[in-house]
Amino acid sequence: MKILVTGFTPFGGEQINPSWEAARRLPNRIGGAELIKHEIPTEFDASGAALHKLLTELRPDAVLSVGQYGGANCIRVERVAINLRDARIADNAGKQPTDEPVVAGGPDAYFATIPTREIVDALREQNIPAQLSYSAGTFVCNNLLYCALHESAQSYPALRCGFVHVPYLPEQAKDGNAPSMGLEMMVKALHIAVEAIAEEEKQ
Ligand code: PCA
Repeated sequence: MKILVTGFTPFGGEQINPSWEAARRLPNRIGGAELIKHEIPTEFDASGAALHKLLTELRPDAVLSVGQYGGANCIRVERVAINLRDARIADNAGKQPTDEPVVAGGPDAYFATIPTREIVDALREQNIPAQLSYSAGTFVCNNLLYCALHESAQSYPALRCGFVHVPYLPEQAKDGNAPSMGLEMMVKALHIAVEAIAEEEKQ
């Protein structure tokens, strides 16, 4: 099976995005699954377009997208994507939508289709702080998860899609104003999440 793992480009004045730093360090195979890793622009429109292209070209069995959640104190495994763009800051293309849908006429929300609870349990088992999250926000991360689930609902019913938010890296939180997690632990967390997805696909 093929699993597409995506991270995002830095945004909001940051020099790095831990999501891509962690995603790109994953091995190319985990538990019988082939991993394909791609960096996605932190832009509302370009992120959905990039995902569409990857899904068309690669035809993966699952997509695990990863994003930075500044201020998070643990790994957040997202359960829901909502049909709303409501940005507090501009994306990397300068776009700052208010109260717009991700997909005009699309359903209000989709649930993630990866085994979210199993992933959180497996992370905690390995002493990695993790929580189920019921909001991926209303910025580009929620937008990407919604696009993945919408495209899956329309065109690829067997495709599994999910999203994991990671905290800042320690170097982004040096002043002590926000929690952080070391890169090694984040990579391990993504490894565990991919393993759980591959395991479920086998069944
Ligand atoms: N985090 C942002 C978008 C890109 C990223 O890494 C978010 O949570 O929406």
